Amino acid sequence: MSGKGAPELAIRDVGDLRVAVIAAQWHEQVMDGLVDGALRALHELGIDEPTLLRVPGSFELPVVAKVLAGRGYDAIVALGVVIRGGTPHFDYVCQGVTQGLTQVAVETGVPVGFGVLTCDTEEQALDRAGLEGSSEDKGYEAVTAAVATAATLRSVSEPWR
Ligand code: DLZ
Repeated sequence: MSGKGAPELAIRDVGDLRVAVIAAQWHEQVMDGLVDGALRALHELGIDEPTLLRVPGSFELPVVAKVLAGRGYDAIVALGVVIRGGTPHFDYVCQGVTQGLTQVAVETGVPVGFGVLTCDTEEQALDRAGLEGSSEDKGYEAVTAAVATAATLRSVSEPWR
């Protein structure tokens, strides 16, 4: 598994950041783990009232992220899971959500945590979902990455405000 090399992030004084979590609804058990991990990470960071919105599928994550980025959020976390099936949908959905979320972050300057699992099998997704017995906790990681990036952006913008 590819969690090797992940950094230990030092994140401080972020309790006042406004964070939104957007979660798709395909593959319920995996999504429950990702959402739980994201909310646990936010709680540990002192962010106890995040906005949590649900969308039907991962393909819908970028449009909601884009609108929220224009409404004053400091960081957005996108959660989803796409599992390869027998149709080309997998590639289209993965490409759309990955490019879409990247575009939102770069165009708006609001960090978007990428908590979208793209897996061949449901077992792989469960192993990354932060559930009991999982080896990785991608919802938690997506929050820490987005919040750490928002804190970095705030630290460079404050002296000139
Ligand atoms: C259509 C589709 C398929 C085949 N698989 C997934 C999936 O594994 N994970 C997911 O989040 N969404 C999937 N979708 C739905 C699309 O994301 C989207 O909701 C629909 O194409 C409607 O726009």
